[in-house]
Amino acid sequence: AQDCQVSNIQVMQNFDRSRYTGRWYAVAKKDPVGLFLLDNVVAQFSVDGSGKMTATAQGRVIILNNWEMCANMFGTFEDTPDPAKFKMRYWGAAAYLQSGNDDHWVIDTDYDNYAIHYSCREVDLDGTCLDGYSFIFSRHPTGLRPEDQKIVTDKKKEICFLGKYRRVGHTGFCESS
Ligand code: FEN
Repeated sequence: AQDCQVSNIQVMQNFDRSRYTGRWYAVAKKDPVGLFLLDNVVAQFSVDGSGKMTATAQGRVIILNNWEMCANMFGTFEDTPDPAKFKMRYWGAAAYLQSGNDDHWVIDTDYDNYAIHYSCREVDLDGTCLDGYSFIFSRHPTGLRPEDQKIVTDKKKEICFLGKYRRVGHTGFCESS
């Protein structure tokens, strides 16, 4: 069921953004090319009175001169015809943080324990993803429950990112700021 064509990637059916709100801990990530968040990544999703989804994310970054910072990022989401596919405009609280506009797809979630996010920034001529990133989120700071691990592994394979993830450590670095 996976030919690695970005256009064939299955996303969450009947995605319910209100059940997705609240805090998610990144437990693994596949990095894009270029600047990104290193670790201690926590995201917080909200839905406002008019139903628009917004989010914040924190994560550790190392800027020039090996200075460790906690990056505070903001995202606003534009709806698309598919309820699980969004366009995300993002920016940082600090001027040195890069801003951009990425796809933001929810591949799968049970809302209460795990979520698999996917973003392809650049589609190759053959239709596969040339540059993308993905987060595996958990509601639990301790990681994924054993019963969710197989689901997540199967989905990593389906989005053709299996073997490209790194664990996201949580040391409390961003908790003080
Ligand atoms: C996501 C979901 C919740 C909301 C948001 C998310 C995406 C966050 C992104 C962060 C990018 C960070 C960057 C950091 C940076 C999906 C979790 C918003 C896409 C680009 C440096 C590092 C070193 C330096 C300058 C900047 O700019 N880092 O010298």
